[in-house]
Amino acid sequence: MIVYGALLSPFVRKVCVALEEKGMAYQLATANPGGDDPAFREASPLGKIPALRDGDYTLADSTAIVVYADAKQPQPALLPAEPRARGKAMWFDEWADTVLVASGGKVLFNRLVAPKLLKLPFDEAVALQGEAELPRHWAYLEGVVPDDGWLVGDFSLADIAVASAMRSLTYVGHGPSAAYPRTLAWYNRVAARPSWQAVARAEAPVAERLRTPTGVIETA
Ligand SMILES: N[C@@H](CCC(=O)N[C@@H](CS)C(=O)NCC(=O)O)C(=O)O
Repeated sequence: MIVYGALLSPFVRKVCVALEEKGMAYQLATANPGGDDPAFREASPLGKIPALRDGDYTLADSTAIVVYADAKQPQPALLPAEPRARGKAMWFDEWADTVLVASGGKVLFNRLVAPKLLKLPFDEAVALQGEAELPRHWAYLEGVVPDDGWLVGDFSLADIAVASAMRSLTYVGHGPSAAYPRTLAWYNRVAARPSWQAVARAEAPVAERLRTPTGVIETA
């Protein structure tokens, strides 16, 4: 299987961690949002990352891809079978993708992606707005994250999606913090999984390039 994308993206990371959990072989083919490579565009009609190619089958959208992978190879399950747990897993996935990424993305795009990577215009006021929104999301998460174990019963898409979104925010100094200790402990449990470690190794060169020599994330 081919995953098109780049690991700075929380959505690409989500797919890669899910495939690692399942032991499904894949190659990461570098693609940037809006990229014009025909093979990528065939898989991603909207030009967004990630997209998947599995033989003659193509699919876009991180959640759709994880649902496909889970159906194709049911074990280990990433979508709980029990109805309430399944519903909650989809809720956390949606919350991560649309709520957390919406706020965090304002910071990430305007302090890192636009000024440093794409050399595009950026707006510090929007970054500040995203920054102001984040504490409300962290407070919510701290209130629902368990003292031990995972967000919804067994390890699932919920954990992968939320932690993947958080990981992208580490690049702009808004990753998990001691101010939210239950969240931090849960995040560290996710990050200790072999699947996460494998993706982190692939992401290491990306992370390295984005750091200043002092180890501080360089922002605009
Ligand atoms: N719902 C999509 C969102 C994908 C997405 O928005 N990816 C970003 C990169 S992190 C992108 O490609 N943005 C370009 C655009 O919105 O045109 C998913 O889960 O895969």
